[in-house]
Amino acid sequence: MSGQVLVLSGGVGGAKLALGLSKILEPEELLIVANTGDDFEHMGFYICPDIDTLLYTLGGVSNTETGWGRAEETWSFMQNLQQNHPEQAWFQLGDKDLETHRYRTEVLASGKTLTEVTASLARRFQIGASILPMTDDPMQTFVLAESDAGKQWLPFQEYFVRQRCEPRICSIEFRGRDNAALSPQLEGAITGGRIRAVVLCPSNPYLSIDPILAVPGMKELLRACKAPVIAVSPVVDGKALKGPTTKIMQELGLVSDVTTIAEHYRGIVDGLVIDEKDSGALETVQAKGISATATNTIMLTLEDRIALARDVLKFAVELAG
Ligand code: FO1
Repeated sequence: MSGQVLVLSGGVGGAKLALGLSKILEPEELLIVANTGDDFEHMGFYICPDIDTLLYTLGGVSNTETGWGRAEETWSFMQNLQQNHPEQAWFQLGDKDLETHRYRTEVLASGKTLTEVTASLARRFQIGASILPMTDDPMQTFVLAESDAGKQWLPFQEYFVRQRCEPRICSIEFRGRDNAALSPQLEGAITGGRIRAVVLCPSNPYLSIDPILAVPGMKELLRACKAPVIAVSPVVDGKALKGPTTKIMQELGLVSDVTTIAEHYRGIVDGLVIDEKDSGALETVQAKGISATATNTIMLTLEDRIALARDVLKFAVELAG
């Protein structure tokens, strides 16, 4: 089955499946759309966590414990920062990681787009697949967070890192959305007629996938490209594998299960891949007009990532047929 696979990815779960797909597809067959809602400016650096998690994971230099940042990292900068400006030290920047932020900030300041600097960084890490930001325009995820101090809108990293996802989430918005556009490279890739499958990774639907789908035109283009759109559930047996997905679902008044994930993606996806533990829910998902298949979606090893990637592409062939 020739053609390209378009992958929507955010966070750690997304990068794992993207890595599995990169091991079974030719580089020119793999286009990864990265969530940029987590991006923010910190101490003068423009930081793009979900792009960097993809760069480091596909580049084979990621810290596999944390899922973000570099392997074999040193922390001299942070030790110095902690001593002199502890109020800035809530966001850990390793010495190797720092160079990525410095370089990107410099290139963006020279007038290049986020898509262009990301392509340059992909070459630096010898990554053949295309890593495409969802937009080159500012479009930041903010959460309306409630804590003892009352309700306040927080930029994503303040909520996720500084406040360790502790506040209760009441609402989520993507600021800048009305003025954001797909990059010409991304729009060209989707309308180029070569997409044979679209894969929504097992990332947090609300914080990592929804921002990508919210870019004006994205949903329409995905529908128009006629390829099967498949999501992989980030929830297994009622729990999210990593991160605050389950907590957020409960705070948004949702039941943390695959049926809720299916409902969330109804009208966008043709198929949903769920874990074997949830195979009892296959009929419920199918009753929503979404094809469903069950396999192992828990990616502990590289073999798991590759096996899930194979299962997803096989499912896409079935749905395309
Ligand atoms: N996550 C943390 O929980 N603590 C950190 O100090 C932290 C630093 C960091 C630095 C660079 C980077 O690319 C990611 C970093 N992350 C950190 C993860 C980041 O907040 C998340 O990866 C995404 O924004 C959510 O998927």
